[in-house]
Amino acid sequence: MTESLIPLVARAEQTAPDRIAIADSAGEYSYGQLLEKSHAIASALLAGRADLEGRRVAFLVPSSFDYPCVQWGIWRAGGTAVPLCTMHPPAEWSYVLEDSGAEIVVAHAEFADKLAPVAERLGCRFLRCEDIRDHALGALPAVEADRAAMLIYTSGTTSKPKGVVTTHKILSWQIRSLIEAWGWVPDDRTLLVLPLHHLHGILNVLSCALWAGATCEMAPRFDAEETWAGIQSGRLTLFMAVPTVYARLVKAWESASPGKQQALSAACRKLRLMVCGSAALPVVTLERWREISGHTLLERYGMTELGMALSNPLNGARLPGFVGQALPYVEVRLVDETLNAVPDGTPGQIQVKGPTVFREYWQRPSETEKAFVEGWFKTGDVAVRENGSFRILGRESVDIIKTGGYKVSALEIEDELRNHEAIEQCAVVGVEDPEWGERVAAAVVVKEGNSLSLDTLRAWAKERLAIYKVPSRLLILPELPRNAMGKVVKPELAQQFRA
Ligand code: MLC
Ligand code: AMP
Repeated sequence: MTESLIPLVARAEQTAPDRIAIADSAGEYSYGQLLEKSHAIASALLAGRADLEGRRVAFLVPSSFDYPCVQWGIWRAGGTAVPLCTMHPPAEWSYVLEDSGAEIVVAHAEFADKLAPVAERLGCRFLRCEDIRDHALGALPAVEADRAAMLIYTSGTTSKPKGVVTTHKILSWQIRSLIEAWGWVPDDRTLLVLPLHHLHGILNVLSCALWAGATCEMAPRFDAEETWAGIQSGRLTLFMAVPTVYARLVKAWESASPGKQQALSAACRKLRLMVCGSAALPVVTLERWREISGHTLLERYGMTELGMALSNPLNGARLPGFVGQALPYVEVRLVDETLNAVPDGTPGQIQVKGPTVFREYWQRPSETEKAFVEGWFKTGDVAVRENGSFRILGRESVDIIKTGGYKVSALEIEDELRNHEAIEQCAVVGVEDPEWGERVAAAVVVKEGNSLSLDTLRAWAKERLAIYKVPSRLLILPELPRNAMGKVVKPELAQQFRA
């Protein structure tokens, strides 16, 4: 058989077929099995066609061996993989299916009954995982590396999430950069506890492990006790997560008996690397984790549109509060409003260039164009460089909130809340929180004669929005603080929540 042109698949074809690629709660699976199952799924998706030619295939599969089988199956059939989130309500799935123009939807048995009506309403071909994973192997198309591989939905400064298009080539540069920087080797074994509709889990953990010929243990979801058990097994060499996960692991460690604490701490010493990112890692968490585990977390900075961009070194001093330097193949500049490079010590916007940068926002040419200047992607994040290392200061937009490592748009949440029958006006802000980084906080003016509690608002919102977008703080106000232009003054509102 000819070698795949998809870099990640081609790597697996060169890996010894009996090496273990994935371990999940049902067992262990080799690279050979991954190639065979993804081939079977590709054949089922093609259903007699020669090539899906970039058609979008959405898939809803929990974190398990089935996930990379379906993802790679879509790729090998020539399709664009659109991961759906297992925790999302149907309204969020519906938006992604519609926006991406998904032609086919693949669902795991656990979600099939909930997803099928959504897919059918939109006229998508609906396939159940268990019906396609043993399909007869057919001919596969030659899928060139410039073809779109993934569409990942990310919230931004606009109301609704946008699909970030990454090609196989871009994905392979994002992977190579991390393999080089963090020294992934075939003997590595990692534990994936992150969701698989976002880049951190997909790229940094799953794809890097599979590129390296290493093993990825896939947990169905994050659970602090289970994660500690994984660390305690002594099998892992690498672990990567968001700050909230480390905060939860700290909490679980603190509630263990002194004997257990000692055993957990000793187990951490067997890992060679622990990485943190997706949101600012509070220095207190870094210090506490160092006391507990002996590891100075390697903090890095990335974005769905870019993969990873900045990282503390694998070997060498990792500075608390800093995200390090540009990763291999990534160019980073810090500029002021007139696009002049700022000197060390002066804040500027992070802009990024290179082969790891995404191709476009799906079917949003003007937003894609606006996102770049002189070939540089404008991240909207502000940083300062000190002694050659970057420190993230925050974001330019008050409407972007990072909670538990998830990026959410205040505007999207406000648009949804305005549909609530008791809400006259509302404004959403992020409020600092030691566990979540930021919490989604909603200030509301209720319609005359109405009342609203946090519980009823949450129950209502959970039907419409992803759980991490649902406000966990509520303030009922007689009016919202506005400036002379009538615009809500969000910093003032955030201050009211803090008070
Ligand atoms: C859940 N809850 C929240 C919340 N998420 N409350 C406030 N803020 C949030 N963000 C609430 C739920 O409503 C629930 O309440 C209760 O907390 C427990 O929820 P849970 O579902 O059990 O939480 P948990 O699953 O433990 O989630 C914590 C977590 C998760 C840290 C594991 O948030 C997570 O996986 N985050 C990672 C996100 C990620 O991968 N981001 C990467 C983006 S890519 P109730 O009332 O229902 O009981 C990117 C690029 C880069 O950023 O650089 O990496
Ligand atoms: P997302 O759009 O979900 O990919 O999130 C990307 C955003 O997460 C970036 O633009 C930053 O705002 C934030 N981010 C990622 N890593 C870090 C970090 N180490 N410190 C602070 N913010 C981070």
